[in-house]
Amino acid sequence: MNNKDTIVIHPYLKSLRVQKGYFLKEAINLVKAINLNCLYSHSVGLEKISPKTYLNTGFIFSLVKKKEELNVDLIFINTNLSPIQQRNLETKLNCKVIDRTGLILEIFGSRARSNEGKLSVTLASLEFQKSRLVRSWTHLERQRGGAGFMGGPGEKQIESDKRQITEQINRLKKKIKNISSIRNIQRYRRKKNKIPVISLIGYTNSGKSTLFNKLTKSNVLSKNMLFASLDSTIRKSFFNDINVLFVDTVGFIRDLPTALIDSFKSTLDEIIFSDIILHIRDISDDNYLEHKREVLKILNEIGVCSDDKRIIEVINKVDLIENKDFEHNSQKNGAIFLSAATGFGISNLKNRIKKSLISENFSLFKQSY
Ligand SMILES: Nc1nc2c(ncn2[C@@H]2O[C@H](COP(=O)(O)OP(=O)(O)OP(=O)(O)O)[C@@H](O)[C@H]2O)c(=O)[nH]1
Ligand SMILES: [Mg+2]
Repeated sequence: MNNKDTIVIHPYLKSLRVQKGYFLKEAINLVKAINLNCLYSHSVGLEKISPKTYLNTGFIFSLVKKKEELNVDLIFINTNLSPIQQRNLETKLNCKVIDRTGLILEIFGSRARSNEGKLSVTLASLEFQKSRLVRSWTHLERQRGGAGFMGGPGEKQIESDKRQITEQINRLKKKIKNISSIRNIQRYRRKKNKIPVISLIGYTNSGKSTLFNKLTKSNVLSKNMLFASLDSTIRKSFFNDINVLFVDTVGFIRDLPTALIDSFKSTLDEIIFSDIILHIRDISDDNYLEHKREVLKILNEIGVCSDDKRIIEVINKVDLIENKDFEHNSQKNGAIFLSAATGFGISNLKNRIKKSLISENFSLFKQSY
């Protein structure tokens, strides 16, 4: 999908007062995250959603013209389309249409490196394909390399595709279950040896990996790109006389597809069983508050309450803002203000972690891995 030209459309309901500018910007960043080249982007206000095509006829007409003018054969619609809406749009626009879930699955598919990550993305993509069973444009199509388990469009073919996909899904679930039982054993061992686990979570691009690298002297990819990290990384670190394990996790985003959350369940379990959850927030982002709401929503979906005592808010990228009145705010809700880039505030975070661990009765010296 590299460097393919695309058009980005963000449709929104006029009746809902939403920040369309922000959503469009995020949509453009999503296509950039997979090296698509956005030639034109537009937010379109809709009176209502068409059950058949999502967009209204007038707008589809203007989009056809735009697409021909720019000679583009891929359009990203920044919402979740029903299979019928997607198919009808592809017919009317005479080009590939990819929706939000489809694109996020593509991004995840291109990023997964670990065996577990790859299995999880494949599982999510198969669940997604099964739900629509039209020829869809995902990395799986390329992976198949012509073997073609989703060959023809006929009903019979679709039935047999469905069967094959279901079988594949079951096989994948088994494999993932095996990996997750290994994880459970590792988790049990860590608990037994009293090694605290600290996960770094947050909206994508908030600076989790940058902070993780600082805390563990590692070199995980940190980049100004959505979903730079996909596979969670675990590293041990020793500071202030404490051995701890830090976990860098996949970033969250608004409307993260449920299929992905389910498929990544075993990775996300690392968060659930952590002793401390560092919620990394990018204070320089215009949608700082909105992002927090989204992160808490997803945490809630995986079983961590927003008022969970293990959560420590880490307000990152303070080097980018002008108002540096952190003392006051920090006292208000116990958040730690820092810059993972410059290192400012990191010692405060370490002290805070130490304090939390002591209060949780972690033995500070007699640890073994
Ligand atoms: N100015 C500034 N930039 C930062 C800071 N922390 C991270 N960044 C930048 O923000 C961008 C994203 O950082 P990452 O560490 O990759 O963010 P992430 O949360 O791991 O992102 P994903 O893995 O994509 O979810 C990179 O360009 C970092 O250099 C900071 O404290 N100050
Ligand atoms: Mg990262």
